[in-house]
Amino acid sequence: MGKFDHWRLFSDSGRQVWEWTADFEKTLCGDLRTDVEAWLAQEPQFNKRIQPHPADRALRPAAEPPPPSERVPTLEEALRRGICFFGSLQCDDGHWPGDYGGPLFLLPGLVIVAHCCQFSLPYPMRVLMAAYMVAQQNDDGGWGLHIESPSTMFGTGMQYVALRMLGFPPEDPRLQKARRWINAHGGITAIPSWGKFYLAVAGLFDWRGINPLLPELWLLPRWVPLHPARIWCHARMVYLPMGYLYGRRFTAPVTELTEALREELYPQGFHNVPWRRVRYQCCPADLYHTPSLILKLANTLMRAYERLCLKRLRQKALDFAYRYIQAEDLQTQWIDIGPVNKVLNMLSVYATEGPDSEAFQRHAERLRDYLWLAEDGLKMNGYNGSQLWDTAFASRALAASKHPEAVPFLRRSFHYLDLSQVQQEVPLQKEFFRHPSVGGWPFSTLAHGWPITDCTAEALHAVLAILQFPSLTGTLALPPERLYQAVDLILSFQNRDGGWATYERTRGPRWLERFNPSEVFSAIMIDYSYTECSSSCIQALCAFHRAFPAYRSADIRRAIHRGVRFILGQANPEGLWYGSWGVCFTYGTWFASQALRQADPFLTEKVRQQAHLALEKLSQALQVRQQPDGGWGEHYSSCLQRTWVPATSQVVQTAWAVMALMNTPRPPQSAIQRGLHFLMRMQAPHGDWPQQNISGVFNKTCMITYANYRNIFPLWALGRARQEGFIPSESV
Ligand code: LAN
Repeated sequence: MGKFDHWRLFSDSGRQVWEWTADFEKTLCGDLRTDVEAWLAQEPQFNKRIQPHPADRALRPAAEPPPPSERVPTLEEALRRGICFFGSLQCDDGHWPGDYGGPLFLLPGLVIVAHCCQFSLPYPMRVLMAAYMVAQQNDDGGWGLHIESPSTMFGTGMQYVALRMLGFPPEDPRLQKARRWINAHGGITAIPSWGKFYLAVAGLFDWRGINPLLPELWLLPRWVPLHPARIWCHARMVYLPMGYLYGRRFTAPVTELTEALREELYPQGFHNVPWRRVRYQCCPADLYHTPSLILKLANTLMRAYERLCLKRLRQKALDFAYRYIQAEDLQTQWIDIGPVNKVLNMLSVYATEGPDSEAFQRHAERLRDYLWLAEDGLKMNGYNGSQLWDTAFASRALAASKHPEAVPFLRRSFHYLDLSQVQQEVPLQKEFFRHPSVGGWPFSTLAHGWPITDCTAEALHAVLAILQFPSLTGTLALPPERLYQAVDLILSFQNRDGGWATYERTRGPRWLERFNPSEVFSAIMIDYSYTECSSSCIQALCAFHRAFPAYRSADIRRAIHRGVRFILGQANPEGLWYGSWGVCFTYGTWFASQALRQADPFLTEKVRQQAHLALEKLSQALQVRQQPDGGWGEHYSSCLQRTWVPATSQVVQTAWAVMALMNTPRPPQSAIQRGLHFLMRMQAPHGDWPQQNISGVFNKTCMITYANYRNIFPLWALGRARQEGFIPSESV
């Protein structure tokens, strides 16, 4: 018997849904803890002590590197195996599915909201969700912010409550241990503000202990820098339902379970907590960003306003917020922009229209889009998947090799790229602050639909690469107008500093960051220009201009030039680039080097010189960080500390470093050859690579899984080696 017998992934236009058959229910005995343990004991097993990162084994067989005695295959053979294996994972609709878990506060958020809505999750789901939380508990009894993180109050408090809501009894030894962790680290009142919020809606925290989240801010005139339409769309879309629920002080009815949890979580007694004094209390293990004095001052003013109790204004604000929530639901087909506003919007709909409303049903139906099954259990993904992003990168990697084996896979991924471009403007676009969408590509699926700068760029680039693939030219087509629309959108996204942000142009001043209320996340208040997003846009513009030199030539050239100058300005003194969305300097530096290399023909002499110097410098900086085994490795804490923290060699980071070196004017042969050899040694005989450490990140502190990176980037590096004539070798 295996863990995944009776489970299957269904996919339609990128939508991913895991379903179980009735036979699965027959394998369960009905006692939650027994079922959890029995399921976790089945193959393939997961052991957090050995490797906290699951290897997406519901889709893939085990991938251990071959024993050292085994002969390393030739480059050609390694590529062939790698392409055939990775190709076998592609879905019929053309996308590559994969685990997009990592953060540990998302699934409890879903469970808490389901509890508040009295929405009963089917028993098999509850078993596998509880299994995930059990599997991801740290030895000290707590849970981290993400799967590789040491324990935090946010992680621990959220899982504790969620496991209880799923049906674990308080005397369970794992929960006893968790309670000890909580009490030894300042108690549950030290949970960061987002945790306080989830507890408050569940009736497990008093609203007086929560800093104001005024929905009235939406009524400010648009020109005010603090108007929430100016903040980063993810912060905005989370603040929206938070403000709505806070404004109504929505609290789920107190049940027996709430009473019990209050006793378990507050040894001092729930009613004895000095709520006003715990507003800023935050466990040191969670604290990354300390709320500023100016924010505290603003909170004091807002509390004074709150006491005025202007009912009509409050109602007006709530009405606006709810219409906005409805618009976001409609625009994204109830998927919503991310996993946090997904469940908070669902709760807002429940609080307003009730459980029988059509809107609530649509929400419930879309919960499954966020769930992912792996050997560590059923988790909530960080998005409704990374379908488009992985498919665009995979296509570019496969196309780079020019390998004939890649043809059928490229054909199918073209289909996915074709069907997921946005071709219609979203309803209510202007009223609810959306940048235009037409021509863009989203990160996941068309149904989600929020276009992103770099997803648009990578998808456009992938389309061009496939259209130019030798044996495919002439057999596939996309109307040029659609490519023009993508280019128009990319150009419209460019910031004044020459860079590109994520979903929108930067809308607010940098000092807004001082008002960041989250102790856990940093750099969330505005949409900054990023090296990675800028690089993707520059590269796509370069590739497009080569294919369609007549279209908006002058605009494109100017945009590329400005973009390159932005990227040059982002290098750190050592000559490396910080990665904001991948771990870490190898990621940022690979992106920067791609842009500098591809933009070369578009640069003025002066900037070209600067770009060459920067490439030489990064080459040196990477070479000194190459490890004796030929690989490169950075720990995720590089993202938090903003300096390179070494780790054992990682295939994904090695591929980034090797490709960055390939992009330099005088590629260092020996370093590249040894890096390639490392990648080939690490490949399993059936063509997969092992899952090593987590490779994605957001908001500086929270890591996120990209399960397909272990295939995409080694394949890309090997593919380029084949095309560009680099020969892997162990000792040079
Ligand atoms: C993502 C996923 C994709 C990612 C890239 C396209 C890779 C990047 O280049 C730009 C930023 C972006 C779009 C991104 C931003 C932050 C996201 C949306 C995520 C990492 C996925 C999950 C995360 C979101 C904020 C998680 C929800 C948590 C909150 C704190 C709101």
